Amino acid sequence: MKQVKLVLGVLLFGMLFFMSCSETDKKEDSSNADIPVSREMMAELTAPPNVPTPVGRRRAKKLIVKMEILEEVGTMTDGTTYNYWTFGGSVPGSFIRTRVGDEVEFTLSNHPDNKLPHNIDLHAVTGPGGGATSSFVAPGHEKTFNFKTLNPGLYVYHCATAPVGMHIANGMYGLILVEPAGGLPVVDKEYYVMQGDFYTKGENGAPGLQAFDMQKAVDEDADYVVFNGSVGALTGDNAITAKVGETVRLYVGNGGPNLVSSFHVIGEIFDKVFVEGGDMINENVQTTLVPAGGAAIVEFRVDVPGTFILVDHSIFRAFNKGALGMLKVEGEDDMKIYSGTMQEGIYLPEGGGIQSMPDEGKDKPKVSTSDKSLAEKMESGKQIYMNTCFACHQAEGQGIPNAFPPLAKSDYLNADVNRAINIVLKGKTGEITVNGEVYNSVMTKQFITSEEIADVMTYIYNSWDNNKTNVTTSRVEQVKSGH
Ligand code: HEC
Ligand SMILES: [Cu+2]
Repeated sequence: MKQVKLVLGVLLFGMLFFMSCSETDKKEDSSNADIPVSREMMAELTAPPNVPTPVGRRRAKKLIVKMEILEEVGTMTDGTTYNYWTFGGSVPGSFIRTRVGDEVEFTLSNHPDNKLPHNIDLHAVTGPGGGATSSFVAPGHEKTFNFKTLNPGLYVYHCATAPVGMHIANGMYGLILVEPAGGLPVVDKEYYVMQGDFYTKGENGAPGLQAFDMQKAVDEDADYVVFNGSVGALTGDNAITAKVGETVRLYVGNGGPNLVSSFHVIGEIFDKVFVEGGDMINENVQTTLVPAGGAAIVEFRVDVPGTFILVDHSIFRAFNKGALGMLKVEGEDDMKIYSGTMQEGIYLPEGGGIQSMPDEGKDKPKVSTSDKSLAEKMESGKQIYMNTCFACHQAEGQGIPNAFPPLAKSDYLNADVNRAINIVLKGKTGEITVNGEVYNSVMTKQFITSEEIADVMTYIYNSWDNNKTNVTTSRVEQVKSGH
Protein backbone atom coordinates (compact mmCIF):
# COMPACT_ATOMS: atom_id res chain seq x y z
CA MET A 1 0.00 0.00 0.00
CA LYS A 2 2.70 2.42 1.07
CA GLN A 3 4.66 1.62 -2.07
CA VAL A 4 1.69 2.23 -4.36
CA LYS A 5 1.19 5.64 -2.74
CA LEU A 6 4.85 6.45 -3.24
CA VAL A 7 4.78 5.44 -6.91
CA LEU A 8 1.61 7.44 -7.45
CA GLY A 9 3.17 10.42 -5.69
CA VAL A 10 6.28 10.27 -7.84
CA LEU A 11 4.17 9.97 -10.99
CA LEU A 12 2.01 12.93 -10.05
CA PHE A 13 5.01 15.04 -9.13
CA GLY A 14 6.65 14.08 -12.38
CA MET A 15 3.61 15.06 -14.42
CA LEU A 16 3.25 18.38 -12.65
CA PHE A 17 6.92 19.07 -13.12
CA PHE A 18 6.75 18.18 -16.81
CA MET A 19 3.64 20.31 -17.39
CA SER A 20 5.03 23.32 -15.62
CA CYS A 21 8.22 23.00 -17.65
CA SER A 22 6.53 23.00 -21.04
CA GLU A 23 4.28 25.82 -19.84
CA THR A 24 7.32 27.93 -19.00
CA ASP A 25 8.90 27.13 -22.32
CA LYS A 26 5.92 28.46 -24.17
CA LYS A 27 5.02 31.55 -22.22
CA GLU A 28 8.00 33.08 -20.54
CA ASP A 29 10.17 34.93 -22.95
CA SER A 30 12.89 35.69 -20.45
CA SER A 31 13.74 31.98 -20.39
CA ASN A 32 14.02 32.05 -24.18
CA ALA A 33 17.06 34.25 -23.67
CA ASP A 34 18.75 31.18 -22.18
CA ILE A 35 18.05 28.82 -25.09
CA PRO A 36 21.51 27.61 -26.16
CA VAL A 37 22.53 27.83 -29.82
CA SER A 38 24.32 25.09 -31.67
CA ARG A 39 26.37 25.88 -34.74
CA GLU A 40 26.06 28.50 -37.47
CA MET A 41 23.65 28.56 -40.38
CA MET A 42 23.18 30.87 -43.37
CA ALA A 43 19.59 32.16 -43.47
CA GLU A 44 17.61 31.44 -46.61
CA LEU A 45 15.98 34.69 -47.78
CA THR A 46 13.14 34.72 -50.30
CA ALA A 47 11.40 37.31 -52.43
CA PRO A 48 7.57 37.48 -52.22
CA PRO A 49 5.31 35.54 -52.62
CA ASN A 50 7.71 32.77 -51.52
CA VAL A 51 8.82 31.93 -48.00
CA PRO A 52 11.91 30.01 -46.84
CA THR A 53 11.82 26.37 -45.69
CA PRO A 54 10.07 25.87 -42.33
CA VAL A 55 12.36 25.54 -39.30
CA GLY A 56 10.78 22.18 -38.40
CA ARG A 57 12.50 20.49 -35.46
CA ARG A 58 15.90 22.18 -35.85
CA ARG A 59 17.65 23.50 -32.73
CA ALA A 60 18.28 27.18 -32.15
CA LYS A 61 21.29 28.35 -34.17
CA LYS A 62 23.49 31.28 -34.86
CA LEU A 63 21.66 32.48 -37.96
CA ILE A 64 23.57 34.62 -40.45
CA VAL A 65 21.35 37.10 -42.32
CA LYS A 66 22.83 39.17 -45.13
CA MET A 67 20.46 41.83 -46.44
CA GLU A 68 21.29 44.22 -49.27
CA ILE A 69 19.50 47.53 -49.80
CA LEU A 70 18.86 48.42 -53.44
CA GLU A 71 17.22 51.57 -54.82
CA GLU A 72 15.83 50.70 -58.23
CA VAL A 73 13.14 51.69 -60.69
CA GLY A 74 10.36 49.12 -61.09
CA THR A 75 6.90 48.86 -62.59
CA MET A 76 4.00 50.12 -60.48
CA THR A 77 1.40 49.33 -63.11
CA ASP A 78 1.35 49.08 -66.93
CA GLY A 79 3.08 52.21 -68.25
CA THR A 80 3.92 53.60 -64.81
CA THR A 81 7.27 53.20 -63.06
CA TYR A 82 8.46 54.13 -59.59
CA ASN A 83 11.83 54.47 -57.89
CA TYR A 84 11.51 51.79 -55.19
CA TRP A 85 13.81 51.58 -52.19
CA THR A 86 14.08 47.92 -51.23
CA PHE A 87 15.43 45.39 -48.75
CA GLY A 88 16.88 42.71 -51.01
CA GLY A 89 15.54 44.00 -54.33
CA SER A 90 11.85 43.29 -53.77
CA VAL A 91 8.82 44.99 -52.22
CA PRO A 92 8.12 43.76 -49.61
CA GLY A 93 11.72 42.91 -48.74
CA SER A 94 13.16 39.41 -48.37
CA PHE A 95 11.28 37.12 -45.98
CA ILE A 96 13.39 36.11 -42.97
CA ARG A 97 12.53 32.87 -41.18
CA THR A 98 13.91 32.12 -37.70
CA ARG A 99 12.96 30.12 -34.64
CA VAL A 100 12.75 31.25 -31.06
CA GLY A 101 16.19 31.29 -29.42
CA ASP A 102 18.11 31.89 -32.64
CA GLU A 103 21.02 34.29 -32.36
CA VAL A 104 20.73 36.37 -35.49
CA GLU A 105 23.86 38.00 -36.89
CA PHE A 106 22.39 40.62 -39.19
CA THR A 107 24.49 42.38 -41.84
CA LEU A 108 22.83 45.25 -43.65
CA SER A 109 24.66 46.51 -46.73
CA ASN A 110 23.79 49.65 -48.67
CA HIS A 111 24.68 49.25 -52.36
CA PRO A 112 27.24 51.81 -53.62
CA ASP A 113 24.88 52.94 -56.40
CA ASN A 114 22.26 53.96 -53.84
CA LYS A 115 21.69 57.63 -53.10
CA LEU A 116 20.66 57.53 -49.46
CA PRO A 117 21.59 56.21 -46.06
CA HIS A 118 19.16 53.63 -44.58
CA ASN A 119 18.76 51.35 -41.56
CA ILE A 120 16.44 48.62 -40.29
CA ASP A 121 14.02 48.41 -37.37
CA LEU A 122 12.89 44.79 -36.84
CA HIS A 123 9.83 44.49 -34.64
CA ALA A 124 11.13 41.04 -33.63
CA VAL A 125 14.10 42.64 -31.89
CA THR A 126 14.17 43.43 -28.19
CA GLY A 127 16.52 46.41 -28.06
CA PRO A 128 16.78 50.13 -28.83
CA GLY A 129 15.05 51.07 -32.08
CA GLY A 130 14.68 47.40 -32.99
CA GLY A 131 18.20 47.58 -34.42
CA ALA A 132 17.75 50.94 -36.11
CA THR A 133 20.48 52.74 -34.17
CA SER A 134 23.04 50.00 -34.80
CA SER A 135 22.29 49.55 -38.49
CA PHE A 136 22.33 53.10 -39.92
CA VAL A 137 24.43 52.69 -43.04
CA ALA A 138 25.61 55.01 -45.84
CA PRO A 139 25.75 53.98 -49.52
CA GLY A 140 28.76 51.71 -50.16
CA HIS A 141 28.96 50.58 -46.53
CA GLU A 142 27.69 47.72 -44.36
CA LYS A 143 26.80 47.26 -40.70
CA THR A 144 26.52 44.12 -38.58
CA PHE A 145 24.59 43.70 -35.36
CA ASN A 146 23.30 40.74 -33.31
CA PHE A 147 20.04 39.92 -31.60
CA LYS A 148 18.35 36.91 -30.04
CA THR A 149 14.75 36.09 -30.98
CA LEU A 150 12.80 35.90 -27.72
CA ASN A 151 9.14 36.02 -28.78
CA PRO A 152 7.58 33.73 -31.37
CA GLY A 153 5.34 35.47 -33.94
CA LEU A 154 5.20 37.20 -37.30
CA TYR A 155 6.84 40.61 -37.27
CA VAL A 156 7.28 43.58 -39.59
CA TYR A 157 10.65 45.13 -40.29
CA HIS A 158 11.13 48.51 -41.94
CA CYS A 159 13.60 51.31 -42.56
CA ALA A 160 13.58 53.97 -39.87
CA THR A 161 15.77 56.64 -41.46
CA ALA A 162 14.40 60.19 -41.61
CA PRO A 163 12.08 61.05 -43.17
CA VAL A 164 10.81 57.66 -41.95
CA GLY A 165 7.42 57.88 -43.65
CA MET A 166 9.09 58.45 -47.01
CA HIS A 167 11.43 55.45 -46.68
CA ILE A 168 8.49 53.21 -45.81
CA ALA A 169 6.31 54.72 -48.54
CA ASN A 170 9.02 53.85 -51.08
CA GLY A 171 8.83 50.16 -50.18
CA MET A 172 11.24 49.66 -47.28
CA TYR A 173 9.41 46.99 -45.27
CA GLY A 174 9.12 43.22 -45.01
CA LEU A 175 8.38 40.33 -42.64
CA ILE A 176 10.44 38.27 -40.20
CA LEU A 177 8.88 35.10 -38.80
CA VAL A 178 9.95 33.68 -35.45
CA GLU A 179 8.64 30.12 -35.21
CA PRO A 180 8.07 28.46 -31.83
CA ALA A 181 10.31 25.55 -30.76
CA GLY A 182 9.32 22.58 -32.93
CA GLY A 183 7.99 24.86 -35.67
CA LEU A 184 4.49 25.82 -36.78
CA PRO A 185 2.16 22.96 -37.79
CA VAL A 186 2.92 21.63 -41.27
CA VAL A 187 0.67 22.89 -44.11
CA ASP A 188 0.67 22.25 -47.88
CA LYS A 189 1.28 25.76 -49.22
CA GLU A 190 2.74 28.88 -47.67
CA TYR A 191 2.89 32.36 -49.22
CA TYR A 192 4.08 35.87 -48.38
CA VAL A 193 1.67 38.73 -49.04
CA MET A 194 2.25 42.28 -47.85
CA GLN A 195 0.19 45.38 -48.42
CA GLY A 196 1.52 48.90 -48.89
CA ASP A 197 0.18 52.30 -49.90
CA PHE A 198 1.96 54.54 -52.45
CA TYR A 199 1.78 58.28 -53.13
CA THR A 200 2.68 59.60 -56.57
CA LYS A 201 2.81 63.05 -58.17
CA GLY A 202 0.46 61.90 -60.95
CA GLU A 203 -2.91 60.33 -60.24
CA ASN A 204 -3.44 56.55 -60.36
CA GLY A 205 -2.56 55.37 -63.86
CA ALA A 206 -0.63 58.51 -64.90
CA PRO A 207 2.14 57.27 -67.23
CA GLY A 208 5.92 57.51 -66.92
CA LEU A 209 8.24 57.60 -63.94
CA GLN A 210 6.22 58.88 -61.00
CA ALA A 211 7.87 60.76 -58.15
CA PHE A 212 6.91 60.35 -54.50
CA ASP A 213 4.41 62.98 -53.33
CA MET A 214 5.07 64.10 -49.75
CA GLN A 215 1.87 66.12 -49.41
CA LYS A 216 -0.37 63.25 -50.52
CA ALA A 217 1.47 60.98 -48.07
CA VAL A 218 0.84 63.44 -45.24
CA ASP A 219 -2.81 63.68 -46.29
CA GLU A 220 -3.02 59.85 -46.45
CA ASP A 221 -4.40 60.22 -49.97
CA ALA A 222 -2.99 57.09 -51.61
CA ASP A 223 -2.81 56.71 -55.38
CA TYR A 224 -1.95 53.02 -55.15
CA VAL A 225 -2.76 50.45 -52.48
CA VAL A 226 -1.17 47.17 -53.51
CA PHE A 227 -0.08 43.72 -52.43
CA ASN A 228 3.59 42.90 -52.98
CA GLY A 229 4.68 46.28 -54.29
CA SER A 230 2.78 46.75 -57.52
CA VAL A 231 -0.57 46.44 -59.26
CA GLY A 232 -0.89 42.87 -60.54
CA ALA A 233 1.97 41.41 -58.46
CA LEU A 234 -0.40 38.58 -57.50
CA THR A 235 -2.79 38.41 -60.46
CA GLY A 236 -2.85 36.54 -63.78
CA ASP A 237 0.38 34.63 -64.28
CA ASN A 238 1.63 35.93 -60.93
CA ALA A 239 -1.27 34.40 -58.98
CA ILE A 240 -0.44 32.10 -56.09
CA THR A 241 -1.69 28.53 -56.50
CA ALA A 242 -2.98 25.50 -54.61
CA LYS A 243 -4.79 22.24 -55.30
CA VAL A 244 -8.22 21.25 -54.03
CA GLY A 245 -7.89 19.68 -50.58
CA GLU A 246 -4.68 21.51 -49.64
CA THR A 247 -4.18 23.73 -46.60
CA VAL A 248 -2.91 27.21 -47.41
CA ARG A 249 -1.13 29.49 -44.96
CA LEU A 250 -0.64 33.15 -45.80
CA TYR A 251 1.84 35.32 -43.95
CA VAL A 252 0.13 38.67 -44.34
CA GLY A 253 1.87 41.90 -43.48
CA ASN A 254 1.08 45.56 -43.84
CA GLY A 255 3.91 48.02 -44.37
CA GLY A 256 1.60 51.03 -44.56
CA PRO A 257 2.91 53.71 -44.17
CA ASN A 258 -0.64 54.90 -43.47
CA LEU A 259 -3.48 52.55 -44.19
CA VAL A 260 -4.88 49.67 -42.14
CA SER A 261 -5.84 46.59 -44.17
CA SER A 262 -9.14 44.72 -43.93
CA PHE A 263 -7.70 41.53 -45.36
CA HIS A 264 -10.22 39.20 -46.99
CA VAL A 265 -10.22 36.33 -49.47
CA ILE A 266 -13.38 36.34 -51.58
CA GLY A 267 -15.01 32.91 -51.44
CA GLU A 268 -13.00 31.59 -48.49
CA ILE A 269 -13.34 31.64 -44.73
CA PHE A 270 -10.16 31.61 -42.67
CA ASP A 271 -10.23 28.40 -40.63
CA LYS A 272 -7.58 29.92 -38.38
CA VAL A 273 -6.15 33.39 -37.85
CA PHE A 274 -3.10 34.00 -35.68
CA VAL A 275 -4.46 37.37 -34.61
CA GLU A 276 -1.93 40.18 -35.21
CA GLY A 277 0.69 37.49 -35.85
CA GLY A 278 0.81 36.50 -32.17
CA ASP A 279 -0.21 33.39 -30.19
CA MET A 280 -3.94 34.01 -30.08
CA ILE A 281 -5.85 31.90 -32.59
CA ASN A 282 -9.28 32.91 -33.82
CA GLU A 283 -11.35 30.53 -35.94
CA ASN A 284 -13.88 30.95 -38.75
CA VAL A 285 -12.97 34.51 -39.68
CA GLN A 286 -14.18 36.36 -42.80
CA THR A 287 -11.97 39.46 -42.68
CA THR A 288 -9.01 40.18 -40.44
CA LEU A 289 -7.49 43.55 -39.64
CA VAL A 290 -3.82 43.95 -40.39
CA PRO A 291 -2.54 47.17 -38.83
CA ALA A 292 0.08 49.36 -40.48
CA GLY A 293 3.34 47.99 -39.12
CA GLY A 294 1.61 44.73 -38.18
CA ALA A 295 0.86 41.25 -39.48
CA ALA A 296 -1.44 38.23 -39.30
CA ILE A 297 -1.15 34.57 -40.22
CA VAL A 298 -4.23 33.13 -41.89
CA GLU A 299 -4.91 29.47 -42.74
CA PHE A 300 -7.62 27.78 -44.72
CA ARG A 301 -8.27 24.55 -46.57
CA VAL A 302 -9.31 24.99 -50.20
CA ASP A 303 -12.27 22.78 -50.94
CA VAL A 304 -13.34 23.80 -54.42
CA PRO A 305 -11.45 24.82 -57.56
CA GLY A 306 -11.57 28.37 -58.86
CA THR A 307 -9.94 31.76 -58.56
CA PHE A 308 -10.11 33.25 -55.11
CA ILE A 309 -9.54 36.98 -54.90
CA LEU A 310 -7.41 38.49 -52.14
CA VAL A 311 -8.52 42.01 -51.29
CA ASP A 312 -8.33 44.83 -48.84
CA HIS A 313 -12.09 44.95 -48.19
CA SER A 314 -11.92 48.73 -48.04
CA ILE A 315 -13.10 47.91 -51.48
CA PHE A 316 -12.28 50.94 -53.62
CA ARG A 317 -8.66 50.19 -52.79
CA ALA A 318 -9.08 46.73 -54.29
CA PHE A 319 -10.85 47.63 -57.49
CA ASN A 320 -9.48 51.10 -58.13
CA LYS A 321 -6.08 51.28 -56.45
CA GLY A 322 -4.63 47.79 -56.90
CA ALA A 323 -5.12 45.95 -53.57
CA LEU A 324 -6.10 42.76 -55.29
CA GLY A 325 -4.46 39.36 -55.68
CA MET A 326 -5.45 35.91 -56.86
CA LEU A 327 -5.21 32.42 -55.48
CA LYS A 328 -5.84 29.91 -58.26
CA VAL A 329 -7.03 26.56 -57.03
CA GLU A 330 -6.82 23.64 -59.43
CA GLY A 331 -9.28 20.81 -59.34
CA GLU A 332 -11.44 18.92 -61.72
CA ASP A 333 -13.77 21.81 -62.64
CA ASP A 334 -12.91 24.21 -65.46
CA MET A 335 -12.39 27.56 -63.80
CA LYS A 336 -11.64 29.57 -66.94
CA ILE A 337 -15.11 31.00 -67.27
CA TYR A 338 -15.15 32.12 -63.67
CA SER A 339 -11.74 33.78 -63.64
CA GLY A 340 -12.32 35.27 -67.12
CA THR A 341 -15.43 37.04 -65.93
CA MET A 342 -13.69 38.29 -62.84
CA GLN A 343 -10.95 39.83 -64.93
CA GLU A 344 -13.42 42.07 -66.74
CA GLY A 345 -14.91 43.15 -63.43
CA ILE A 346 -11.48 43.95 -62.08
CA TYR A 347 -9.85 45.86 -64.86
CA LEU A 348 -12.71 47.77 -66.41
CA PRO A 349 -13.50 50.27 -63.61
CA GLU A 350 -12.17 53.77 -64.15
CA GLY A 351 -8.51 54.45 -63.61
CA GLY A 352 -6.87 51.33 -62.27
CA GLY A 353 -4.34 49.55 -64.40
CA ILE A 354 -5.30 51.09 -67.73
CA GLN A 355 -2.66 50.68 -70.42
CA SER A 356 -1.31 54.13 -71.09
CA MET A 357 0.41 55.84 -74.01
CA PRO A 358 4.10 55.11 -74.21
CA ASP A 359 6.26 57.94 -72.99
CA GLU A 360 6.71 60.32 -75.93
CA GLY A 361 10.22 61.28 -76.81
CA LYS A 362 11.72 58.30 -75.02
CA ASP A 363 13.02 56.83 -78.26
CA LYS A 364 14.09 60.13 -79.76
CA PRO A 365 17.71 60.07 -80.94
CA LYS A 366 20.07 61.80 -78.53
CA VAL A 367 20.52 65.44 -79.50
CA SER A 368 24.14 66.46 -79.29
CA THR A 369 24.86 68.91 -76.50
CA SER A 370 25.64 71.94 -78.59
CA ASP A 371 22.31 72.13 -80.39
CA LYS A 372 20.05 71.30 -77.45
CA SER A 373 17.52 74.07 -76.87
CA LEU A 374 16.75 75.43 -73.40
CA ALA A 375 13.38 73.64 -73.54
CA GLU A 376 15.07 70.32 -74.33
CA LYS A 377 17.56 70.80 -71.50
CA MET A 378 14.71 71.65 -69.14
CA GLU A 379 12.86 68.48 -70.10
CA SER A 380 15.88 66.23 -69.74
CA GLY A 381 16.96 68.08 -66.57
CA LYS A 382 13.58 67.50 -64.98
CA GLN A 383 13.82 63.74 -65.65
CA ILE A 384 17.26 63.62 -64.05
CA TYR A 385 16.05 65.70 -61.13
CA MET A 386 13.08 63.40 -60.50
CA ASN A 387 15.36 60.38 -60.74
CA THR A 388 18.29 61.52 -58.69
CA CYS A 389 17.78 64.67 -56.65
CA PHE A 390 14.13 64.83 -55.64
CA ALA A 391 14.44 62.14 -52.96
CA CYS A 392 16.33 64.61 -50.81
CA HIS A 393 15.64 68.04 -52.24
CA GLN A 394 11.95 67.22 -52.91
CA ALA A 395 9.85 67.64 -56.04
CA GLU A 396 9.49 71.42 -55.84
CA GLY A 397 13.05 71.95 -54.64
CA GLN A 398 11.73 72.86 -51.20
CA GLY A 399 14.04 70.47 -49.29
CA ILE A 400 13.25 69.05 -45.86
CA PRO A 401 13.85 71.19 -42.74
CA ASN A 402 16.97 70.22 -40.77
CA ALA A 403 17.89 67.51 -43.28
CA PHE A 404 18.09 68.60 -46.91
CA PRO A 405 18.59 72.24 -47.98
CA PRO A 406 16.19 73.82 -50.47
CA LEU A 407 17.18 74.37 -54.10
CA ALA A 408 14.16 76.61 -54.63
CA LYS A 409 15.10 80.31 -54.32
CA SER A 410 18.37 79.20 -52.72
CA ASP A 411 20.74 82.11 -52.01
CA TYR A 412 23.59 79.61 -51.70
CA LEU A 413 22.86 78.14 -55.13
CA ASN A 414 22.42 81.49 -56.89
CA ALA A 415 25.54 83.06 -55.38
CA ASP A 416 28.06 80.77 -57.08
CA VAL A 417 27.31 78.51 -60.05
CA ASN A 418 30.72 76.80 -60.15
CA ARG A 419 30.51 75.99 -56.45
CA ALA A 420 27.07 74.40 -57.03
CA ILE A 421 28.36 72.36 -59.99
CA ASN A 422 31.25 71.20 -57.84
CA ILE A 423 28.86 69.96 -55.14
CA VAL A 424 27.03 67.80 -57.65
CA LEU A 425 30.34 66.53 -59.08
CA LYS A 426 32.04 65.72 -55.79
CA GLY A 427 29.38 65.67 -53.07
CA LYS A 428 29.38 67.88 -49.99
CA THR A 429 29.78 67.53 -46.25
CA GLY A 430 30.16 70.09 -43.51
CA GLU A 431 28.22 73.11 -42.43
CA ILE A 432 26.54 75.32 -45.02
CA THR A 433 23.94 78.07 -44.62
CA VAL A 434 21.09 78.21 -47.10
CA ASN A 435 18.49 80.99 -46.81
CA GLY A 436 19.53 81.62 -43.21
CA GLU A 437 19.20 77.97 -42.11
CA VAL A 438 22.26 75.93 -41.17
CA TYR A 439 22.63 72.43 -42.63
CA ASN A 440 25.33 70.03 -41.57
CA SER A 441 24.80 66.82 -43.41
CA VAL A 442 26.10 64.73 -46.29
CA MET A 443 25.31 64.95 -49.96
CA THR A 444 26.78 61.93 -51.71
CA LYS A 445 28.69 62.29 -54.96
CA GLN A 446 26.24 62.00 -57.88
CA PHE A 447 27.23 59.53 -60.57
CA ILE A 448 25.89 61.34 -63.63
CA THR A 449 27.59 62.60 -66.79
CA SER A 450 28.69 66.20 -67.41
CA GLU A 451 25.84 66.64 -69.87
CA GLU A 452 23.35 65.36 -67.30
CA ILE A 453 24.77 67.74 -64.70
CA ALA A 454 24.44 70.62 -67.18
CA ASP A 455 20.82 69.69 -67.85
CA VAL A 456 19.79 69.17 -64.24
CA MET A 457 21.52 72.38 -63.08
CA THR A 458 19.90 74.31 -65.93
CA TYR A 459 16.54 72.88 -64.86
CA ILE A 460 17.13 73.89 -61.24
CA TYR A 461 18.40 77.39 -62.13
CA ASN A 462 15.38 77.96 -64.39
CA SER A 463 12.82 76.75 -61.85
CA TRP A 464 11.46 77.93 -58.52
CA ASP A 465 12.58 81.60 -58.68
CA ASN A 466 16.27 80.90 -59.21
CA ASN A 467 18.55 83.11 -61.32
CA LYS A 468 17.99 81.45 -64.74
CA THR A 469 21.60 80.45 -65.44
CA ASN A 470 21.96 78.20 -68.49
CA VAL A 471 24.68 75.71 -67.47
CA THR A 472 26.58 74.26 -70.42
CA THR A 473 28.34 70.91 -70.60
CA SER A 474 31.64 72.65 -71.31
CA ARG A 475 31.27 74.69 -68.13
CA VAL A 476 30.76 71.49 -66.13
CA GLU A 477 33.83 70.03 -67.85
CA GLN A 478 35.83 73.11 -66.89
CA VAL A 479 34.81 72.89 -63.24
CA LYS A 480 35.60 69.19 -63.32
CA SER A 481 39.13 69.79 -64.57
CA GLY A 482 39.59 72.51 -61.97
CA HIS A 483 39.69 75.61 -64.19
C1 HEC B 1 21.20 61.86 -50.44
C2 HEC B 1 20.45 63.07 -50.47
C3 HEC B 1 20.80 64.05 -51.59
C4 HEC B 1 20.70 63.86 -52.94
C5 HEC B 1 20.22 62.60 -53.66
C6 HEC B 1 21.10 65.09 -53.56
N1 HEC B 1 21.44 66.00 -52.61
FE1 HEC B 1 22.08 67.89 -52.92
N2 HEC B 1 22.40 68.15 -50.92
C7 HEC B 1 22.12 67.21 -49.97
C8 HEC B 1 22.57 67.69 -48.69
C9 HEC B 1 22.42 66.96 -47.36
C10 HEC B 1 23.15 68.95 -48.91
C11 HEC B 1 23.83 69.82 -47.86
C12 HEC B 1 25.23 69.27 -47.60
C13 HEC B 1 25.89 69.80 -46.36
O1 HEC B 1 25.21 69.98 -45.36
O2 HEC B 1 27.11 70.00 -46.42
C14 HEC B 1 23.00 69.22 -50.33
C15 HEC B 1 23.39 70.38 -50.96
C16 HEC B 1 23.18 70.68 -52.29
C17 HEC B 1 23.45 71.95 -52.94
C18 HEC B 1 23.98 73.20 -52.26
C19 HEC B 1 23.01 73.77 -51.25
C20 HEC B 1 21.77 74.43 -51.83
O3 HEC B 1 20.68 74.16 -51.29
O4 HEC B 1 21.84 75.20 -52.79
C21 HEC B 1 23.15 71.81 -54.26
C22 HEC B 1 23.27 72.86 -55.35
C23 HEC B 1 22.68 70.47 -54.45
N3 HEC B 1 22.71 69.81 -53.24
C24 HEC B 1 22.26 69.94 -55.67
C25 HEC B 1 21.87 68.63 -55.87
C26 HEC B 1 21.54 68.07 -57.16
C27 HEC B 1 21.54 68.83 -58.48
C28 HEC B 1 21.23 66.77 -56.96
C29 HEC B 1 20.86 65.73 -58.00
C30 HEC B 1 21.74 65.55 -59.10
C31 HEC B 1 21.36 66.52 -55.53
N4 HEC B 1 21.74 67.66 -54.91
C32 HEC B 1 21.11 65.29 -54.92
C33 HEC B 1 21.52 65.98 -50.16
C34 HEC B 1 21.29 65.40 -51.40
CU1 LIG C 1 15.61 53.73 -45.92
